[in-house]
Amino acid sequence: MNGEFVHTAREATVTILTIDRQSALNALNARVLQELLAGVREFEADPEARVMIITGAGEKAFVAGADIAAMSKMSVREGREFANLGQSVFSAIENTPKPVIAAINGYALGGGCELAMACDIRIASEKAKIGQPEVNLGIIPGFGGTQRLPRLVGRGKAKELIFSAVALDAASAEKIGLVDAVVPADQLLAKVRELAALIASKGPVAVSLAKAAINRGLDVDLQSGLAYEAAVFGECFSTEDQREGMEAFLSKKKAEFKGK
Ligand code: DAK
Repeated sequence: MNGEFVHTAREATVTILTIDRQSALNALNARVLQELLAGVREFEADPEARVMIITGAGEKAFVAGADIAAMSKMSVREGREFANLGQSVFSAIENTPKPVIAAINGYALGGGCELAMACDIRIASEKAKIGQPEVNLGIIPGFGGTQRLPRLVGRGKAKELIFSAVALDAASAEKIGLVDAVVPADQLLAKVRELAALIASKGPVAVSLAKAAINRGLDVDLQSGLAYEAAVFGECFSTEDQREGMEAFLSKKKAEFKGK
């Protein structure tokens, strides 16, 4: 798609979605959120696309948050609509059956940090700055920050970051598990493309089922999570990919997965 603020491009089996609203450091207004949702739906429906990368245009920002200027003028009804839209976008990313990687090229603040946390994996440029500064504005994180941040970094660190509004540099974010890897700024997209291509070469159904099992497991107790894992493991044996993967191993060939 080629929207006003969101562009997607597919390179072989990887879709790259770029948020491009550089005059406001790629801040999320309703239009950006609508286009982001359309981009996720397009990725989901594209049978050739196996992995999506989300990044921000320009050198400076991934996403500097929800659009403060737009929010400052919202009525109660508009605020509610904005919240519903934002939540549906973030849930769509989290629940899309295929993996999504955030390539964090600069500021990921507030809604930008929350967007990155809704992705499956976060790779940051060494220039990235990540945090939840909402209390500076007299609000709390509203796109899942109070829920996803403690799940990623533990409750103490999450409270420290949200209460203090301090943004972390990339190295500190990696240390606490808020990002999964840090790479030089000029290599960010190349490294993320490499990881995306590696994931895209694996059994797509298995990757998708693993995503579902991990996400579901984190929301339930261990016993329920293990029961879900066993059920999903069983499901793998109804797929062509499982037969292909195991037969290829046994005959010492490279598996050609079809995603079925
Ligand atoms: N919104 C709108 N415009 C923004 C913006 C933002 N979040 N961040 C930056 N900009 C704009 C600036 O206003 C400026 O515009 P002009 O003055 O040029 O017109 C332009 O981008 C460049 O920014 P700066 O001049 O400030 O650039 P600096 O390098 O000096 O500073 C900065 C970069 C990222 C440190 C600074 O811009 C900054 O502190 N930005 C705000 C970061 C922030 O507080 N982010 C959190 C936003 S609150 C909700 C759910 C979730 C949310 C809300 C509601 N519901 C459920 C309803 C989420 C809230 C948030 O994310």
